[in-house]
Amino acid sequence: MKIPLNQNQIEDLRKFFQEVDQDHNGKIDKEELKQLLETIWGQNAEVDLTKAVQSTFDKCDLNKDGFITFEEFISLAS
Ligand SMILES: [Ca+2]
Ligand SMILES: [Ca+2]
Repeated sequence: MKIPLNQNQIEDLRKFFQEVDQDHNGKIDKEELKQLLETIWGQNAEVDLTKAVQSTFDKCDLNKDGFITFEEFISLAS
């Protein structure tokens, strides 16, 4: 069962999404996600970023077009 997000939560997610979406084309590509994970984890040799990016896309990229849109992002978070 999904719990609907309230307006504040959606706004917070939108801000976060816009920070990750560095070229502001409304979707997150693998390179942008990789940079986000690098920011979170730093240069941690024990983390395979490419694999982490791939598994995140497997989960989030619902229509498999190679981009995570805000809608896909929201449906993951909710
Ligand atoms: Ca982008
Ligand atoms: Ca997609």
